[in-house]
Amino acid sequence: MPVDFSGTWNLISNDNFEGYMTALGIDFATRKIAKMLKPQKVIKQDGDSFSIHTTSTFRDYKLQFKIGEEFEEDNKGLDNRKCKSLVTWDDDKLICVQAGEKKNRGWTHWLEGDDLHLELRCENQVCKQVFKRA
Ligand code: YOG
Repeated sequence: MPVDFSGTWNLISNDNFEGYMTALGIDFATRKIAKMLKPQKVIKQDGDSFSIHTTSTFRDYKLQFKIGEEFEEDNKGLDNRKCKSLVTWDDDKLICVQAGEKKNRGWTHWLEGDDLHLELRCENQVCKQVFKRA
């Protein structure tokens, strides 16, 4: 197994979340609330099975998947669009492609030092988030 993302992680930086949300079509009022949030991620990694629970005071989002197995993602409480999602390893990076209405949609997770990094992509927008262990 390449790396272990398991743990509880707190957001410490969030670059261009606004651009990412705008690309997803999130309305102004919701974006205003969302960009104030400091979400926490609880990641459970067991072999090829993952659960990533992103929680905040406003909305929660839970994702479960197995590496290499395409699944239907509903993005409930986010933009609510359905995607066909697939997560694979690229060396020690976890890469998700979210195929659907939005072009170039997906995310990448990796570890850097003690930090968890996340790049969120939609169309021509890239949001960069960094988390520290809780
Ligand atoms: O994570 O896909 O770790 O699912 C992205 C929010 C904000 C709701 C959060 C709630 C996109 C209003 C999930 C924030 C903006 C704005 C906390 C990122 C949409 C709606 C849930 C994500 C992956 C990788 C796992």
